[in-house]
Amino acid sequence: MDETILDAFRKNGLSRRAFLKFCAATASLLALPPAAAAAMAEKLATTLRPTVIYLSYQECTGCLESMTRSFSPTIEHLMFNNISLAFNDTLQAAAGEAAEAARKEAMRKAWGKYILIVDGAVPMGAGGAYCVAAGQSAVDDLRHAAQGAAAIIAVGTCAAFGGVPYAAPNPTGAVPVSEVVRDRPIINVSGCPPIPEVMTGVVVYYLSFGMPALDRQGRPLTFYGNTIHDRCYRRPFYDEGRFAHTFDDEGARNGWCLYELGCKGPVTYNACATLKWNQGTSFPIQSGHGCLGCSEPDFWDKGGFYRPLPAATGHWPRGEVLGGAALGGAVVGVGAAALARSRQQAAAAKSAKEVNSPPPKEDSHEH
Ligand code: FSX
Repeated sequence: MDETILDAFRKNGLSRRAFLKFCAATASLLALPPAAAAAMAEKLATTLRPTVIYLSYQECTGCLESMTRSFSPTIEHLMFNNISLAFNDTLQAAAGEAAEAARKEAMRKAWGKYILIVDGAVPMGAGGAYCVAAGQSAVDDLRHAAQGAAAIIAVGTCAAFGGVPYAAPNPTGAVPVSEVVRDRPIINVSGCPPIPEVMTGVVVYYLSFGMPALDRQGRPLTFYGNTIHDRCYRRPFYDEGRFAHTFDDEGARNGWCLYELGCKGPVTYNACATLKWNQGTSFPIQSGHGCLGCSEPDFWDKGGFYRPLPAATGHWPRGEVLGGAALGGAVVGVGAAALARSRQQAAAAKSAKEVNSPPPKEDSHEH
């Protein structure tokens, strides 16, 4: 018999009170108004646990590793109470033909209604031969699975934008999910890997309210509506013109802004500065390292991780702008603040460039 999400809570020994607490905590994570928790509870109480098919292609499994560390909602909560995870080749106990048969049966039963989660890029080169499982290429597998999906969640920068497999010279002809599937709603949850609570939070949001509002890169605005720079606790140092110029200078020891050390926070849309990682313990900038921009398209190829952003233009060295038009406003703000720096700060920037790597050649990597 089909069971609702509230039924699943009860079956697993959780009270209605625990269910309401879950809704309140998730609504808070999603930065929704208090009334949304009640709306979420009402919807989830009558929503049947949806079948979820989770497919992995060209990736490092970092996304799933990250998701299993979500603390709210936890992956266990998600799997036992919110969804029916019918296939995930890393988490499932079954293997080989038994696993494939179970997947086919689950897809047949829930055809047109299941949620398809995909991580990894899809190689198109050599007729798809670079990624084959159970005799089926990733591209054929995805095309077929997508036809029966109500919606697709592309988890990780590889699935959302191509990520590392897509980086030059892209030997396998890797593409993001959106280049293979064009007739299904797709939610991009970028990051290499994405923040655990963002992944599980997006699933619960979709179950409660349907498609979230997305930015122009197909990402939920709830989590990708601000840049790291917008919410960074080091932002006051940026505004005061106080920068670290090496990783062990006075500025670094004082926790000043990492902009001159190549931090891509000003052009990177993600929630790292607010949700942080490891149960809200820290995030890269708090650990003294600039943001790599891993939730943006082409982050691996653009700019070089330790090369400062050219603030006044907002353009990366190859003349491309991360995040397109949505980025423009943020970059203009960055540029305006940067232009207001004193001559002394400009001299400091010059010395910072001297300690950073030389610019990459066109079409080469700097990693
Ligand atoms: Fe890519 Fe994810 Fe980076 Fe790795 O599934 S986004 S390489 S963390 O594992 O796809």
